[in-house]
This record gives sequence, structure tokens and C-alpha cells, in this order.
Amino acid sequence: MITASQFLTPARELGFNFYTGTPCSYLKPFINYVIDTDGFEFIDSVNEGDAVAIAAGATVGGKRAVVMFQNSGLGNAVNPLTSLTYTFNIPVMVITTLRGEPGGPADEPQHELMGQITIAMIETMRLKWAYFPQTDSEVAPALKLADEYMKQTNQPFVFVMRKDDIADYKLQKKPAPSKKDISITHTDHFNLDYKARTTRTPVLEALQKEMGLDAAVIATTGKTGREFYEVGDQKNQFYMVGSMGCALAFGIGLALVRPKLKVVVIDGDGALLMRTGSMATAGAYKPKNLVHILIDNEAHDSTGGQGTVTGSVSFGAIAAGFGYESIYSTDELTVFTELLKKLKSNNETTFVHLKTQKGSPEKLGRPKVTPAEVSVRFTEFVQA
Ligand SMILES: Cc1ncc(C[n+]2csc(CCOP(=O)(O)OP(=O)(O)O)c2C)c(N)n1
Repeated sequence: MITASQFLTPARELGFNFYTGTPCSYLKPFINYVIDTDGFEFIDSVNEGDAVAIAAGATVGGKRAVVMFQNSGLGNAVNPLTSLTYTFNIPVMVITTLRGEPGGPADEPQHELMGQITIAMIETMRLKWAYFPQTDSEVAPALKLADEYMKQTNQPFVFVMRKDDIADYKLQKKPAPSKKDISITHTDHFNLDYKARTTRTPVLEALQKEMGLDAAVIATTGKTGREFYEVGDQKNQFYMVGSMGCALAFGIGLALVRPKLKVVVIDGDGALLMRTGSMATAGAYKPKNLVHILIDNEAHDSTGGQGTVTGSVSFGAIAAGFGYESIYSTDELTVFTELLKKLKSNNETTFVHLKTQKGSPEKLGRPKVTPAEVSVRFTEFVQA
């Protein structure tokens, strides 16, 4: 057993000062210490996949980030670990606990199977891993191994934490008081018939024209990224080819660590429904430089146009409920284009719900620039 500080202090010396994750009782002293101690930033993520994406955004923004979670949530993290950090070469450190360790201490039935397959899952994902250090003398070599591997490969490194690896540490800081009597007054402004709405490409053209190189722009999975590339490839554009639903969490991580950089996330309705919870993180931490634009064509356009359920959803009201500061809704391209001027210089956590119809240009291509190349030049852009 070591104290949280015995690991976290030398880790901070190596630059690991950005932490995000979802708690586990095994992690309790570790997370508590991070929350309490100056020099660490902790972002509470609503699920383990979001945590990976937030950490990835922070890493691209120049931080060394650590994701912490219970192995029950490893499944929630598989998609961003296989199609975001792997694909884009983003080296985050992961600490997963090992509830249900085979041959380990008695545990709850719900951890039995996951405990047996955790290591196999990590290895199946081809992630390099080691057990979390249990003695002070093991800390330096463990950190050296992780640090060197991450620097050499630009890939994540996983520590597997067992029961009682960390000595108890009680949280000193009191949580912020909760808001009372929240009342939501949001009205959507959708006037047009579905077929009278714009398609996506004119929206992306307007966005690129207005923002130029003055913002980092993250385009959600599927045809949005492909169309954005066709509109004109630029170094400030991140085409999130996989990790569906993670664009917002990635943008939050980036916006939080680069507060002077305007970060625009272009989301899809299917993607946002998949990980709506990340809107709570945006509303709670309120990065003032974050503009979250939902292009809502009420369909999974990229995979054949099957309808989503957004016809009955007021995302504006949801954004207000989650605590976004500035909320707009429209189905008119001219209104959106006008709004872009304001968004360029506003300083509030902003959500825009833009209704469109589905449909893409015929013979839509795919980015010829690889995710690894996108990652390198986008990183250079945001850190410039
Ligand atoms: C986790 C995951 N599930 C499913 C897919 C397949 N997929 C790629 S794009 C897409 C549709 C996305 O819908 P939406 O966000 O509404 O964007 P649109 O296609 O309408 O532009 C789906 C289902 C995927 N890439 N990842």
C-alpha cells in the first residue's frame, strides 16, 4: 500500500496534472487527494468513455492527462480507446481498478465476470498495461515505464489498481452547493417545413467562412467530417472519424485547457443522443470558449438515413437544464449565418440547435489526410 501522494507527486513532476474520471471505492483516496491538492485539475466525467475523450482533448491541448475509473466502466471506454486515442495517437494514462480480481478479496457478484476478463480486455485492445505500484520503491519504475512508453508510441498506458493499493484519504473540500429552484424558460424557433430546411454542406461552408482559422473546429463522426473536408481542408479542423458521440467531451477537454482558444464542436443528433450526458459536463464546468453546434437532421444520415428520435426533443431546453449560458435554436440558414458573427466573439458556454434536412453531395469523398496527420497538425494549431 502507498499513499496517494507517493504516486501523484512524482506523476505531477512528470507533468501529469489533469485528471478526469468516474469514481470507484478503490480509487476514493486517490481522487480525493487530486480534488484537494493544489496543482491538480480534476474534471468529474459522467461516464468512463467521456473521461477518455475529455482526457484526449486535454492532451491535444498540451496537458498530460490521466483517466481514472472502475473496471465495470471499462466497457464504456472501449469505443474511444479503440477509435479515438488509438486512431489519433493520443497518449492518455488510464488507471482502472480491478474489482472482482480472480483469487483476490471477496467481492460483489456483479464484479465477478468483469474481474476475470479485465486484463484480457485490455490486452485485446492492445493496450500496454502494468499493475499499479504497491510499494514506494515500485512507483518510480512504474511511472518511468508509463512515461517512456507514452512518449515513444503516443499511445495510452494502463495501470490496473487492486484493492487497498492506496491508503485512505478523506476528502477535505466541500462540494459546491447545489442550485435551488431551477426554472427553465426556453422556446425553440423552428418555422420551416422539413424539406424547406438547408442541408449540411451550406452550414459547414458558412461556418468555415466565418470562423476561418480563428477557432479549433471538431466535426462529429460520419458525413459531417467528410463534408467538412470537402468544403475545404484546414489545419484547425478535427475530423472525428470514430468515437461517435465523443466530439463534445473532446471539445470540453480542449476548451478547458486552452481557455483563450475558441473551440467549436459540430455535433450530430444521433451522436449527441448517444452521449447526451457530456452536455451536463459542459454546463457544469462552463468553458466560456466552447460553442456547441448541433446539426439536427433528425436522422442517422451517415448510415442510411434512418430516423432518430429528435423530432420530439427540445435540445435547447435540455441545454438550458444542463446549465449552458447561451442557447439558440433555428432552422434558417440566414439566421444561423448571422448568428455565427456573434459566436465568433462571445464569451459564454453556447449551444446552437440547428434543424436541417438530411442529404449530402453526391459522390461524397473521405478525408485523404489520415487521422494521425490530422492529429499532429491540429495539435500544433491549438498549441500555437
Ligand atoms: C459507437 C458507434 N456506433 C455506430 C456507429 C456507426 N455510425 C457512424 S455515423 C452514424 C450516424 C450518426 O448520426 P448523426 O450523429 O445524426 O449524424 P449524421 O449521420 O446524421 O450526420 C452511425 C450510427 C459508429 N461509428 N460508432
